[in-house]
Amino acid sequence: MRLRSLLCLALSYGSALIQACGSHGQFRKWTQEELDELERKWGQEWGFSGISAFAHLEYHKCLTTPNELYDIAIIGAPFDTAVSYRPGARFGPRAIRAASARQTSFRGFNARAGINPYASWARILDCGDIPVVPVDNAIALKQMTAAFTELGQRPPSSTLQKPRLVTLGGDHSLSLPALRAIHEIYGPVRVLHFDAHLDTWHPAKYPSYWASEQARFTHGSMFWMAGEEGLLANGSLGAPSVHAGLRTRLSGLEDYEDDDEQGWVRISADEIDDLGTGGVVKSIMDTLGTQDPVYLSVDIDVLDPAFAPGTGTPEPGGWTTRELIRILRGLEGLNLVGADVVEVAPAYQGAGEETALAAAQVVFEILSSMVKRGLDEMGKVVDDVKDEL
Ligand SMILES: [Mn+2]
Repeated sequence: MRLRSLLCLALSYGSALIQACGSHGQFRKWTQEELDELERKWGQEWGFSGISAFAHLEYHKCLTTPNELYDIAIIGAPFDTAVSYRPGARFGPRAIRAASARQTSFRGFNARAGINPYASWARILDCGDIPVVPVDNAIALKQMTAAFTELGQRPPSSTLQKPRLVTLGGDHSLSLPALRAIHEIYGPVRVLHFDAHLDTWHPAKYPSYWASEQARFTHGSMFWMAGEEGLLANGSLGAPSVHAGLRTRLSGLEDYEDDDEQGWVRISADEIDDLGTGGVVKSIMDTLGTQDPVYLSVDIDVLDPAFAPGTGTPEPGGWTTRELIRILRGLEGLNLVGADVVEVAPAYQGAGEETALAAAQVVFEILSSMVKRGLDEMGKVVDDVKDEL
């Protein structure tokens, strides 16, 4: 009897609930109606229940399940050994997922955007994490490059376009492998980079007596490396990338010369006082347009430490969470081909999870824009509800 119970248990796992053991140890076939009834009865999740996938999305470890197709993949890169100050962003993906718990497909309508990204055309999966090695950055860079390339090259679930990856960081260095993967598909792209810092630091700007080849790869140099590798569209040909929210101290004005050489336009944090959120949006859209492929990279330290203290290199004087959300909503015309939200280090945030909550909301806004752009491309009109708010 005990043996039969064990066999029933094993088989019921293995056959994905098509067959299961009845109360008398007999196999029986579940009808679709019965399965539907179970789903109606028990399928719902509260914000605080369930396993912590981003926004309660369907979870697959996509790197090992190549038959699970998606239009947008949420992928974690829990890596933080390329930081220059506070470590801890390896716990960012977990924290962002936990903070996304009140996002559900049932109540996911984005009133600012006029759509529910979780109940529209796109199959959005939580693809789990890349198991990035924490003790060898050269291998970590290889791993992340291989993983992003693999996931970005998969066929989409819909026939509309290539799948998009939205990466949860992790320190900001992950943007280099992400851009390498994007480059394989789209060639050089333009980057929209929200950050307190330039992140185009020439490696020689770091103390270099003990310099090494590996030490060039950091969370402050990865866009410089991307430029050197030819991954960015050439600004001198009229296709600049954009930094927004800058306010850090510099080595000197020569930092801007390095930045200029690689074709970046800079919008400082202070400019919001003169331009307002609308003016910041206009500057960005006038520069990037709506056609060219754009990679969006959001370092959560673009927010003021009052709103996002849980980060590796906080800088006073940043934007509010509301301002960032407002700006992101104004950018929904961009042709986003990938995105990351990085530098969430939850050990330094408050018990109320404000930093991870902000990051989860940023992801929600990015997903809304990607899904809405897809609807536009299908010729479906989305009612503009902003005036009714
Ligand atoms: Mn950064």
